[in-house]
Amino acid sequence: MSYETAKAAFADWGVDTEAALARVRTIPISMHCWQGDDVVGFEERTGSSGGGIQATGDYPGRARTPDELRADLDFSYSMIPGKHRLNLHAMYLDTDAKPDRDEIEFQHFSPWVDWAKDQSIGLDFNPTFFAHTKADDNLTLSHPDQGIRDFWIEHGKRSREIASQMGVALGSTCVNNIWVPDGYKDTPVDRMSARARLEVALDAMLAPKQDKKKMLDALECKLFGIGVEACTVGSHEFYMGYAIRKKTLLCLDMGHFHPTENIADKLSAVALSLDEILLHVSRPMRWDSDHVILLNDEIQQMAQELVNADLLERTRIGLDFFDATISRTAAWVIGTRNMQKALLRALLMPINLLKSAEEELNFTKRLVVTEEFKDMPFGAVWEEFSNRENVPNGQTLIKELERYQTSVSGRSRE
Ligand code: RNT
Ligand code: ZN
Repeated sequence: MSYETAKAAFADWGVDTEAALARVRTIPISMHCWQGDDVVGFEERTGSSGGGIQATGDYPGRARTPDELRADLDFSYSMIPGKHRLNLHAMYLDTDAKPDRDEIEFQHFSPWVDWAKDQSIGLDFNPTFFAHTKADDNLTLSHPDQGIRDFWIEHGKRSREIASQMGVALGSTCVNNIWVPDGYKDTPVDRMSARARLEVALDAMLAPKQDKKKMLDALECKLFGIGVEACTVGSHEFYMGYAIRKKTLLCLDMGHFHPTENIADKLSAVALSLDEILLHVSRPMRWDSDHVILLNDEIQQMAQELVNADLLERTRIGLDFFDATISRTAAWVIGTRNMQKALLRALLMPINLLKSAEEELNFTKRLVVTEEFKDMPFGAVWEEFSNRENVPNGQTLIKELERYQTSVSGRSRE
């Protein structure tokens, strides 16, 4: 179907496809660097991954250096409409120096900043509280040992400072997201002390004032991880309370709740108590498995809530998945495009019609409209979007993805 025919079909329902296209191209998605190398990073490894975030798979082409990772990102961004962001983890530093986590500085990331400037993309940041010998007990900021807590507090403070300098250098607020793996494999007897220690450590870490225009603090909760099945210190309740009291962002990762919980439903609930939200869009399969996101109901509902509840302006959309059994660049491209497709579809719904049906308690009409809309020509509008943004679709996209994958397949597996 041609775009003009699709445009008329949507207009028939009072939906302006041009307005949707204009809006979707301005929504930045923060692409996570760690899909490109299976969450390995560029430090000399000093500990196991920890906290249940090991990528599985051995597909050829894993980026082994920052240059390879940037090349893979350049290619991936060129297959995705619009301008996006890069979400960096502290362990992806790019320097000949070998700073420990409590010694990292902005200069250790300057090649990333130069690259981001060149590409005119914004950066987000994350302290890395895993893959380090001082995190091997799955306890960092809540560790009973004051020395270990202090080490990680220093890492967190430095990360906030780096994020702030990135925000200044790129003229774009950098979100610094804090996720710690802290938890217990078996039932603890003193959860309270562990949570009190985490609270005090976070207070110390967040004490230095940072300008919110330069950087924003976010805190990511989790239900459980492999190896910490019995108790996660930074649970949802813990961080929700903390974020509200301390006015930080709350990061909601779609894989961090019970599998039957609907994360889309949480947005409007927490948005009443928080200024801003960070999302880690992911696809848990039976557990926090971090599969590449699909254009499925969960993602669609999430996008719908962002649009309907008018939350796009105060929600940062980040991705968090890593699959090492398929082409890593294809994973980035497919997942990021799916997030965009979900947003575009949400923007193409007859929201006013649906809202008024709901207000009138006409749930039949609401159901008929949402189901009839599934037959609308969303694909033609997406195709128009990608044509205008000069990115390929369908078989051309597949050829491009395969061509790039072939060019990196010779990278040694180490
Ligand atoms: C882990 C969290 C966290 C990580 C990244 C690498 O369960 O989801 O966001 O995936 O920081
Ligand atoms: Zn996450």
